[in-house]
Amino acid sequence: MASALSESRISVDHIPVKLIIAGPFGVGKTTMVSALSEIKPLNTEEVLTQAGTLVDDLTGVNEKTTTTTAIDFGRLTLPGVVLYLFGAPGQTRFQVLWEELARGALGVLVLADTRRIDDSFAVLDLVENAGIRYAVAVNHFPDSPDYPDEALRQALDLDPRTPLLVCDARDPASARASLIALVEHIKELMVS
Ligand SMILES: Nc1nc2c(ncn2[C@@H]2O[C@H](COP(=O)(O)OP(=O)(O)O)[C@@H](O)[C@H]2O)c(=O)[nH]1
Ligand SMILES: [Mg+2]
Repeated sequence: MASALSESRISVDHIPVKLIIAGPFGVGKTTMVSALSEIKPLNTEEVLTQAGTLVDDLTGVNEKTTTTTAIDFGRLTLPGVVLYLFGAPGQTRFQVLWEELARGALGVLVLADTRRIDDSFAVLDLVENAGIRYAVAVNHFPDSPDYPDEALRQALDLDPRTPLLVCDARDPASARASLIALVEHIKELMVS
């Protein structure tokens, strides 16, 4: 028993924190969890079926042959905290999954794609319905249009205090900076 405990990688000096990385289909959730995770990430990607193409809009998504059917899971240890990362789909039909997933979550990083901003509306609704704090990170693709922050904030109807970041989901440093901005934002909300 003692040896099992001492071998545990989670110690009392690392507070466990559950975070969700959410967004529409193809926005880069699996990519980001993989870039961040220190363990082999678990995910439930499946080859996109003909049935799925009826409900997942493929416009603007190149070479995308898989879709997130449930969740990605990864873990990232930072000084003092161990982040448990859940990549979660943002389509309205996942409402029931969200009710479970939101339980105990500290916050959500909502990924957005400026090529199809409207696709983020559903996930923002899910997050707001679940009452979880969040930040928005635009995952930049080579053909992503650049909009001024104000235009994006207006399009997404963001509160002025909600962080709006730009990231590259493939880059661990960029992904980590987005999560840290989210956690800092939540910390500020908690003390204010
Ligand atoms: N250029 C570029 N491609 C990306 C980026 N993030 C993800 N991708 C690619 O976009 C596709 C969709 O990403 P994925 O993580 O599977 O999306 P998910 O459905 O949200 O999990 C994959 O082919 C990724 O390699 C990014 O930041 N830049
Ligand atoms: Mg995925």
